[in-house]
Amino acid sequence: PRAAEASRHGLDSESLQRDVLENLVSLQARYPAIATPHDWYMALAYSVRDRLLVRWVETVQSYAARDVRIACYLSAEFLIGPQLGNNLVNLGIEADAREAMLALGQDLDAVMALEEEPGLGNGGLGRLAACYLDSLATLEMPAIGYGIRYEFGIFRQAIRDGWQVEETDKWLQKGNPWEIVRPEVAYYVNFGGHTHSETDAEGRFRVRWIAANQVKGVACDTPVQGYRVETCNTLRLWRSEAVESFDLADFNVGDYYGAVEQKVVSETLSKVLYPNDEPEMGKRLRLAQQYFFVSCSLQDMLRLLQQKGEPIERFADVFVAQLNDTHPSIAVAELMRLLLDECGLQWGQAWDITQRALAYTNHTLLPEALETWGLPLFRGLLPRPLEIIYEINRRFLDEVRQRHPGDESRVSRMSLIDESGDRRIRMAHLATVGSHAINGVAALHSTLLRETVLRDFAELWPERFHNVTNGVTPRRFLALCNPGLARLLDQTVGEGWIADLTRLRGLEAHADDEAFQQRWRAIKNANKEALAKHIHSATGVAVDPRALFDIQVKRIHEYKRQHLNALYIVALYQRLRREPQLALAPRCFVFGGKAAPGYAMAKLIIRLINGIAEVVNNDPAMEGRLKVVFFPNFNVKSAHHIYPAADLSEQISTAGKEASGTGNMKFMMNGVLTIGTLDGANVEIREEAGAENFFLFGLHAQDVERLQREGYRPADHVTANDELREALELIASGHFLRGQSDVFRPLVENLTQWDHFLALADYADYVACQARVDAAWQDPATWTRMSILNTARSGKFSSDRAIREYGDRIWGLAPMK
Ligand code: 26Q
Repeated sequence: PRAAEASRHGLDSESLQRDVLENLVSLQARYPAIATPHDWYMALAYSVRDRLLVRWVETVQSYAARDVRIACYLSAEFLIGPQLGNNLVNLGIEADAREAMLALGQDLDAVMALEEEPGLGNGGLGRLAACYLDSLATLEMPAIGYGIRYEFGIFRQAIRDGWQVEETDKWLQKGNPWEIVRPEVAYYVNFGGHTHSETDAEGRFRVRWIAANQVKGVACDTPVQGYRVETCNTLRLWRSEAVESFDLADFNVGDYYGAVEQKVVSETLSKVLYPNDEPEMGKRLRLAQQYFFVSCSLQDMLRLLQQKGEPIERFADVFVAQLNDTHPSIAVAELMRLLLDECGLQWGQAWDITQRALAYTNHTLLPEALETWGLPLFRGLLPRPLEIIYEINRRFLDEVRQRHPGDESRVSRMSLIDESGDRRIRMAHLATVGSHAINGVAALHSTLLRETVLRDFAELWPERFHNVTNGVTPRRFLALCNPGLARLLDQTVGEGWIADLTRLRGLEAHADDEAFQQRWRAIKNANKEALAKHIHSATGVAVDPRALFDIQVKRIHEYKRQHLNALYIVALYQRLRREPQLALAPRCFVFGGKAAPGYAMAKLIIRLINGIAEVVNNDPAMEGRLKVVFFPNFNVKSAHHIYPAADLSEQISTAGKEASGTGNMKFMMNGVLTIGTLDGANVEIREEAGAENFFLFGLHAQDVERLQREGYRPADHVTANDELREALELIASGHFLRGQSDVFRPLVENLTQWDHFLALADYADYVACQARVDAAWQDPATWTRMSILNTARSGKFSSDRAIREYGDRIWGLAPMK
């Protein structure tokens, strides 16, 4: 491949310019005078892709050679974000591309802005998978990402009359230049039917699965280029297709329509991403999606093993598969099935390989978010995997009984099947039993995981439990999205920070330097001006970049407590109306995030924020003091503008409920101060930044647990706090909904009667903490020093560190670099 490089793959601006022009003609069939901006985007994207392919082919070739272990990251979501800018950064050709496009009369930023967001994920978990792919490639670790190639990603969020409205995400409409479809890499996946036992030619007992239906999975690949290295890994997503031969019988009886209908059903499998960040139990199609991509991925691994000339016994030496939550946990049963039924191994050997090959990451402790499937649905779709799960369970519970004779309550607690109501399969138990390593995603979360959800398992196998605190990629979330700050960092600590984020510690020496502080502020101000423009064009609201930008962007969820933030804004509004002379610094509150379409309370919270925004922003008395913005359709693309422009990061979930959070880390890297609870990775962010550089408030996880156990009475907090009571009354009165008093009632009643996430219990402390924020902000030297120290001490939260830990502790895989 290198031979081709000189001619078509030069990294300088002249060869880029030449290839963009050539691609404009040969791929877009356009000439410059009539080319649309999107044509230019495509021409540049293809030129960049060409430059990735050389490295990609060589990387794949090197993995096919013997003696490398390959980490396979199995995830139902990969929220990869726009590709062009990131690939330019990682190839180190952003400046050359800019020059080339300028010579062609095009502005690189305008061209990049045209890329559609590949929204193949809901939020944190999907974005984490994408950050990990970036780090795996950057650390030159052999890895493949496996997932689903959704035709429609997460919905686009529009705001109409203050309400969220979902629009379909047609991200592929104009084509996807980053995808390479491989029709020859395809596998068949069974669904439904029944099983049949038989004795094979050698007299061995075997099970055959007589499927009612089969679907074909076709590989759709995206290159994942590491930062300034030769490694380019693969993200392999499966697209479902109809199996032609399965329709044959229908054709013979002349049922052409029935056959085509079957084809449509097969193709719906990878049609759309489920837009919930919590399982919607009982959705048959969702279970089918999960089994579909897991089966294709494991079959692909078996084929690669064969290609490498390795025997099946070596499967777990060549591959380790990380399960991103329980979504791919059916891999435990499917790998067993492939090893037993397809490869003819004995149970003991198959089980040993399965356990050694799999590892499971848990991302939630919330009981309502733990995935379970009812037996009838499961049996109807996956009869053979179910038989295998029964056998795994039988053997596992025997082991439990041996360790704890007579302890039948422990046996039923640990069973893979929940028999307490209608019988259901517990996917977290399946993933745990089938894995050699289980990890949580932040120190606090891993501790709570061992003490609560998986307590019995941690007691049985303490050595299998780990913590790997999440991380995010500094390439996308600092170098790419904050070029102004990146330049200052280069000049101050040297360019090495991008691949070794701990070098940012070198900034500490400049934290009190007045001239440096001034440059730091100038960069932040420029970013805020840019965000103000985006806010204006997206919402029509004019915000003043000199105000404190107080930002909460994340999925809308009661446990994340956007309503706590909203309550505080209402209280501020009332205070400012009563006391116009109050010496409060001007603030601009920005919210962003999607609500699951069926989550009524989350949608109501969005309506409330928009209602407050309408009243506050149109009140002349609030001019220059308070602004409220709901930024529609928060996604990776808009995140690029948001994190670098923030002053304050809201991380205010109920302690013990947010597994980690990763937005908190993206803010920190960009010099944003956190107001937060001791939850998820906030705990470690505060440890790293220093307690004096973090605005802490709220109950601790143990307090929350105790309060809920002993009986929590939210109404007591309302009685005790006039400001809070008045804020709730104002909301209930319809003041923020043009006088309609019924709409927000459920929200207010929910808070005053139940308040499942203790917003009212934390309210007073939150308000007091916000006063400390205001005081710190009023002293720019103090604030800027804290901001610099946050960036300086964010090194731990690079996904490079996280991936090294997975490599060392879980995969037995070291960086090649
Ligand atoms: C499951 C079954 C059926 C349908 C949907 C789902 C589903 C889909 C997505 C369940 C959960 C999710 C997403 C979860 C998620 O994003 N969790 C977040 O993961 C981050 C990365 O570890 C953490 O930082 C966050 O704390 C956690 O909430």
